[in-house]
Amino acid sequence: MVTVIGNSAALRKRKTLKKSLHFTVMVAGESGSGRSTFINSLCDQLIVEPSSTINLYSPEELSNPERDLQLRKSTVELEDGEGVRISLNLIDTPGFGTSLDNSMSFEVIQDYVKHQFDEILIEESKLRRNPRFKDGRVHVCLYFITPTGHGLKEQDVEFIRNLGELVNVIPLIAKSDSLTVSELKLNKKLIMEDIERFKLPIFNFNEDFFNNDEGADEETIELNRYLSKTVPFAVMGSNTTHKDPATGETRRVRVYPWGTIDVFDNETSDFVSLKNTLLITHLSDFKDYTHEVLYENYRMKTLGEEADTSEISSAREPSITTGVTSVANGSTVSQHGAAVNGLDKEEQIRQEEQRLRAFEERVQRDLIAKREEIEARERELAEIERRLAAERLHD
Ligand SMILES: Nc1nc2c(ncn2[C@@H]2O[C@H](COP(=O)(O)OP(=O)(O)OP(=O)(O)O)[C@@H](O)[C@H]2O)c(=O)[nH]1
Ligand SMILES: [Mg+2]
Repeated sequence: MVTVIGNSAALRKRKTLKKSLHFTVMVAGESGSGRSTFINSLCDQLIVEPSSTINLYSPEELSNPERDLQLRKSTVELEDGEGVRISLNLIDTPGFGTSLDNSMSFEVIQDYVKHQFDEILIEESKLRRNPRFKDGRVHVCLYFITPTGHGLKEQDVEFIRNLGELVNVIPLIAKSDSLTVSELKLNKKLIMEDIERFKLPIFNFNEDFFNNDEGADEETIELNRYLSKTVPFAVMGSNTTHKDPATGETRRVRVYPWGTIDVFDNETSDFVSLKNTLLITHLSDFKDYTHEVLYENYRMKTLGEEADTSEISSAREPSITTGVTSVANGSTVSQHGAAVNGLDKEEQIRQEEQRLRAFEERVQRDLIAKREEIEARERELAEIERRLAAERLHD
């Protein structure tokens, strides 16, 4: 099903868009923070069952403090008023923040994000590219913060610190309807103070990358300034829609004993600003920044590390190091080291190939390990399903 997301001609001007855009958004945050409801509100349709309507976990799983993190993917086709289609990949992370030790959760998410980068690295190094290759890089991670009135929790700090260098992290205040106007203001302030104090790498709308290029006019800079002041975006979501009998208009609302709140109402939440930012005004920026900055940094770091490892292993190889040192003016000079400064093209290519080979071998090893892990999980899952079926038979 294709959902129309509104007319965006004015907002999207200057952005060159292809006919169909692939965009990947991850939602993370502690269990029950409203991730599923947010996804449904963003897409204006039921994509993920919220935990209020289904039992995602068996009673045993719920009582297990070490419940595992899962990554759940869904894709939805959206279309704006100009016929531009967005193929939106959503990655939900149920189970995050439910363990006593959350380092495993960070690792699973981090590994996933890095793996998508690795796939690109390998594809780029191929002589013949795979025409069906799918870029699975995560362009934005929306991180749901539960408002406590005390700024960030340790888990929030660790998450952003671990992921912020790899993906555009946008912090959100979840369930903003539970806060008064002044509480919301205070929570935003405390969260931003923590982000600055711990120097957390969140997505920065004021970055030169977006405001100093040729396409950035005063309007863009102004919008970025406004968005940067809005962070963390205060959002609420709902799985309920309500048709206004007077206007015939369908609204997504939260229903309370005293009345209803429209989740898209600009007075009570930043939902619409965030939705426009994600799907219209900054979609290309998120993708460009992912490719040109985040991926590029990762590429340099990874290949640099591979180079270091291959240099270390080369240093251990007698054929390269033996017999190439000579003594001049009483000091030892490595001819291998001197050659590095004056590398000819062929030697550079050879080294680059060596690095990529080492890198590919490492990725292959990682893949095998991950596959074994998945197989073990599948066996566990089959066992749980078998047990549940047996219990159902008993009942
Ligand atoms: N007050 C309020 N409640 C919300 C909001 N969004 C979701 N909820 C409620 O919070 C509960 C959890 O919502 P979900 O969307 O299932 O949260 P989740 O983060 O996906 O939860 P898990 O998948 O179990 O980790 C449900 O009862 C929702 O109705 C919101 O914006 N405000
Ligand atoms: Mg959920």
